[in-house]
Amino acid sequence: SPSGPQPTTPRDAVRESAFLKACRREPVPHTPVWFMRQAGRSLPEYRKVREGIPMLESCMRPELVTEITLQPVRRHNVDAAIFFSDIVVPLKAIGIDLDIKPGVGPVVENPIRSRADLARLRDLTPEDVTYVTEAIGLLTAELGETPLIGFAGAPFTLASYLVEGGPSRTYENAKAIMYGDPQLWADLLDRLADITAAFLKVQIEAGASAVQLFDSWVGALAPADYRRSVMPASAKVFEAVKGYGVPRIHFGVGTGELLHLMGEAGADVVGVDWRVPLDEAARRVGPGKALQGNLDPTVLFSTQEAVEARTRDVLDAATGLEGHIFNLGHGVMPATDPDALTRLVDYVHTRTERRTY
Ligand code: 1CP
Repeated sequence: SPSGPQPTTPRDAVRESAFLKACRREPVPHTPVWFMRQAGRSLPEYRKVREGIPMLESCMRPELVTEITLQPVRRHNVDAAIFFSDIVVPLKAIGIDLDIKPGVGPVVENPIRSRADLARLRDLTPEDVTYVTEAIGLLTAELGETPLIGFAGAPFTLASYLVEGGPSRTYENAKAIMYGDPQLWADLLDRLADITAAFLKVQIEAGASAVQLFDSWVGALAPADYRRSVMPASAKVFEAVKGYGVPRIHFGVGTGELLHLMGEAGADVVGVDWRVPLDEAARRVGPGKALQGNLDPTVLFSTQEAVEARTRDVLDAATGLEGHIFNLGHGVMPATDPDALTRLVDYVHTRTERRTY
């Protein structure tokens, strides 16, 4: 009837999902939940489909990417899917000689350490990652009203792998350039900002309805160095995708002292690890931003009672926030019991259900 509900398309339903409402700081029917690394090794069905297929190759097969991305959505009833890929995929796509080694992570054969090396970081075009566009097309058709989060690595975290040549705990080679050759460092991060922005644009244009910039390792920096040497490049990425109007999420680990600057860099949503309670994080980030987080992922190895008690602590600290997306403070650990994740989603949904909103 004319006075009845307006016809809605799947895209309208995605727009009105709890996850995107929370990102926009609008009232929600329940607190939305998703988990960083929700697709991956904690799921037996993931280990099964990945058997014999190297990590990077699996990111380049659209049907496989679609299946792996959907697995946690089917199993856990999460409020958003995150595109199955890796932060180093765009670097591989422009010809950087790297691999993802099992049990190690990204390894770069010839690290980037000199001005001459910068020439290897050419621009990324959509033609370099046609498999991403294809996978997202398949996914948005399958996902219906569940939003898809695209993502990329932030310039600092990408630089940490490119300069160190692999995972690091101290980032001494990267920091040596940052402190000792600020112009080379700025040029490196600026190149990476352009590549990252191009990779996010591909995902948004293919149908991603939010994007997350992972600056996982930036907590290694003092605020003054972050502001001077990293923030301009991350801000450039956020600015480059602003016009699409999709929420932009900014996440890092150990960023308690950087939260106000990470908000300033331009995101709509700031991800918080488990070290800072969300009410304190909101004070640090300042007004106008939604928050995402922040249950310690290791809590899931404890009892159901402990999981629920710690989840209540997170939800209590988030009371009164405009815009809270429940997540872990970092990624799901591979040995996590997937049933504990399913129970956690249900617990958050039930506890935060609002009859009127
Ligand atoms: O064979 C395997 O299964 C390898 C493990 C693995 C997986 C499942 C790697 C290697 N990457 C991924 C997928 C991945 N990477 C996703 C999937 C989507 C989801 O969340 O479900 C995402 C978002 C990433 C992003 C990523 N890769 C980050 C940022 C997120 C974070 O956890 O902080 C980082 C730092 C990487 C690098 C990387 N890739 C892989 C590993 C083991 C690592 C970390 C290495 C290190 O400790 O430095």
